[in-house]
Amino acid sequence: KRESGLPEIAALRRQVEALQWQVGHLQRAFLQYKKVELFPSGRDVGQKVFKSAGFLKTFFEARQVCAQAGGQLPSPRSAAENHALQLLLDVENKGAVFLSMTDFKTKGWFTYPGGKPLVYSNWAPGEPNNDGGNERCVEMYTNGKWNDKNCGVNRLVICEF
Ligand code: 293
Ligand code: CA
Repeated sequence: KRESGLPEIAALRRQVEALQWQVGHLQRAFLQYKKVELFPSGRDVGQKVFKSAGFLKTFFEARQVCAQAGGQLPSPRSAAENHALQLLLDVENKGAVFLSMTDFKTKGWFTYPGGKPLVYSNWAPGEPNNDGGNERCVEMYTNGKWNDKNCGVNRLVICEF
């Protein structure tokens, strides 16, 4: 092993080697922890994780549950995210799930919680139809398609982290 004549450089080399070992250890430990954590009710897609609570709630209760956990309701922003969420719905086998988006501010104009317009959507044919005149929330069916829906019905809770 190459040793520098300067003791400071030799000490730095030892510190870098120790850090390299520690980072490697953290990477392996984190990958293991991620597998454990995602089994069986989580899915990760890019930087995003979807995790099922396993129970059903209204939109407002579900939103509170996710906020309390430090997350939010799911906002699938691409086909890949939509697909990951759909796969989770499929294995959970508890029906549809509420998404984060609503048209609370302007009827018929669905936005993310912050009010920004949708960058991706996957509406079922004929949706959103505001059936009965009071569909301000959005559910995802088990086939991945979206439907505007009354916020007061009970749906599976999945949070996004
Ligand atoms: C109507 C017509 C159906 C549709 C339903 C949902 C309710 O009953 O085809 O599936 O509305 O849009 O949210
Ligand atoms: Ca509808």
